Amino acid sequence: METKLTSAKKQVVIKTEGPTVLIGERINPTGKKKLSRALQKGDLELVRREAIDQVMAGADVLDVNVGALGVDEEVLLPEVVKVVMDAVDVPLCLDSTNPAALEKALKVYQGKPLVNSVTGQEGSLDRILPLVKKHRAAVIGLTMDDEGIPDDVDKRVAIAHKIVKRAEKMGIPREDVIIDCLTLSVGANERAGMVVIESIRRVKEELGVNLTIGASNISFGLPDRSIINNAFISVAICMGVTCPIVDVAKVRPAVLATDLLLGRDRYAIRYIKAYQQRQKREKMK
Ligand code: THG
Repeated sequence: METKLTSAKKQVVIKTEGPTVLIGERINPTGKKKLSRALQKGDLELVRREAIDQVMAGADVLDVNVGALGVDEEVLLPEVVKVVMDAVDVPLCLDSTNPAALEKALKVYQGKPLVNSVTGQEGSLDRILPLVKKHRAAVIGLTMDDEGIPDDVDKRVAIAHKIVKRAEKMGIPREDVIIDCLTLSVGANERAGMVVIESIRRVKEELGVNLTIGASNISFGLPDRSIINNAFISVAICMGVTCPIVDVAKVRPAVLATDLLLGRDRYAIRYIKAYQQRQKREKMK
């Protein structure tokens, strides 16, 4: 199955057979004081920089989230989308819990974006799916509902089924729904890793769709987070995740190694190219 995203100039095809497509997470003020303050002031230079840096580091798609305290997302999300479209050529993932902000961002977007996100909650399905349909976008479906994020694999998989079914009923093709089984920290709950991994395996097996994951959450509150993040992403890809939302510069080598091990990098071309680029940049320092 293939999910096609576009910008004004580029198409990115996310295939259930890989190779892994990387969605850059860094245009997001969560936990970033400097970016939060810049967004609050309406200073978008840092956003432009983050966009360019992530694409240089190998991001295929960029997530755009402006949810900082005191920010009017309805105004700022479309503005930031314009700045990022101007700075880089990759397709975007519009990340907001505010449907009005998503709608305004969809109006200015040139191409076919990914909408992040819809949940299994009736209110969310009713508000978000019509927007996705109208703008012919693709959408991330989160496996949560009115009761929150289930601790139970069967319940998460059932929500994924519900979201796909509802999308199809509305005329959104299954290939334009990407499921996110939701990552919680293994620091807070030792079952968190198993539950998300097994949910990924089941959604892939039962629905055959593309899957994403916000990988960094897995290590929240623990030391040396990148070790856990890299291990988690590798396992998640092995189980069916095809377009994780990640800190691209930090995880790309491990992702390329995983793709190579899974037979998704013929002659190790992508792995070797990335190695050569790292060498070149080392020398320029
Ligand atoms: N699923 C979907 N979308 C998502 C998430 C998800 N969007 C947001 C988030 N989760 C993914 N993006 C981030 C962005 C930043 C961080 C984690 C996930 C992060 N930030 C550091 C912190 O909070 O400590 C700041 C680190 C820095 O300065 O570099 O960890 O799950 N569909």
